[in-house]
Amino acid sequence: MTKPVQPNEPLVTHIYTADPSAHVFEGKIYIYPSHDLDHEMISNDNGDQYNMEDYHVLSIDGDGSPCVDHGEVLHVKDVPWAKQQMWAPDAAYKNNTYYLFFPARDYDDIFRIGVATSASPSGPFTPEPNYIPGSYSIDPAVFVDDGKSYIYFGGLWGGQLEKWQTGSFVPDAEGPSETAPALGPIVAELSEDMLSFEGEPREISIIDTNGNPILAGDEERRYFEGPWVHKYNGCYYLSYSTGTTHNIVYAISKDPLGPYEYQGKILSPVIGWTTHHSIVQFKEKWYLFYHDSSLSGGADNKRSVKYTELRYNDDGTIQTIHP
Ligand code: FUB
Repeated sequence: MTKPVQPNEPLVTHIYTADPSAHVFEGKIYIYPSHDLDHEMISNDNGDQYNMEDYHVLSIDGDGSPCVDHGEVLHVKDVPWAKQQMWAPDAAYKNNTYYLFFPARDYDDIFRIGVATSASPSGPFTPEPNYIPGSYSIDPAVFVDDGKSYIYFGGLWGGQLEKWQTGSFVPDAEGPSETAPALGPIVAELSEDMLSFEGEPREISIIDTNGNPILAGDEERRYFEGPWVHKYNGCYYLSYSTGTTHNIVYAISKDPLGPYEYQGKILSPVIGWTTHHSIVQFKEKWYLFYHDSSLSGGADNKRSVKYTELRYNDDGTIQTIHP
C-alpha cells in the first residue's frame, strides 16, 4: 500500500518531478508535472540542465490519500516537431477531451508550445503533428473561463521571452533596461478546438498600486516565468515566479487579459534556484502546488512536487506561505 501524501512532502519519491499544474478532473486532483531526470548536467543560465524527455501524470484523491503515478503519458520521441527539453506543461478539459499543453525546443532550438489530446485525464496523450502556429517561449498555463479559454505563457533567459520583443525571434536580443517596464507574460485566446490561437498573442501589463508598470530592475516583483491564472470571488489572480529573487508573487485584475495590479508574495524562496507553482480549489479548500530540490539535496535539475493549503484573507489577499 502506497503511503498517504502529507503537505510539504514530495508527492512521489521514485522519480523527480517539477513545475506542477494541478486541476480537479473527475473528482480527483490531477497533477501535470515536468519529469526531471536523474542525471548530472552542467547548470547554466540557458537552462541546459533541465533536459527532460517525457511527462508523467500524478493524481491524489485529496488530503491524506496516496499519490498515484499514471506512468509516462507522452515522450519527446513521439512529438514530430520537438527536439528536446520538455519543460513545464499544463492541462485543460473541453469538448469531452483532455488537452496537454507543453513547451519544447524545436529543431531550430526555438521553444514552441505544442498540444496533445486524450480521452482520459491520466493519458496517454497523442500529440498534434505541429506546434501551435505563432507560439513561442515556455510555461503554458491554460485558464477556461465561462466558455472562453486563454493560454498564458513566457519565461526569460532559457525560456527566450526577451528574444521575441520585435514579434520575431532575435537570437541575441536582451531584456529591457532596468528603468524600462519589465516584460510581461503573453496571453492568447484559444480557438474552440483548443488547438490554435484565436487572434494575436498580446503582452500582459503588471502595474503597481499607482498604476505604473513594474520595472525590469524591480527583481522582487517583476515577471520572470511560470504564469498561473485562477479566479476567486469574481477577480482574476495572475501568479508567477520572479526568477532571480525566487519568489512566487501575484497580481489581481477584473479582466483575464489585464492589466493586473501587483499585490504581494504567495511563496517565499524554496530550496533550489527555480520556483514554480499552481493553485487549485478542491472541495472547500484551496491548495498551492509547488516544487523544491530538497529530496536531491539542492540539485537544480532534480526537483520534487509538493502541496500545501493556501489561505485568503477577508479582503481577498493571499497569506504568504513560508515553506
Ligand atoms: O522545468 C524547467 C523550467 O524551470 C520551467 O519551465 C520553469 O518554470 C522552471 O521551473
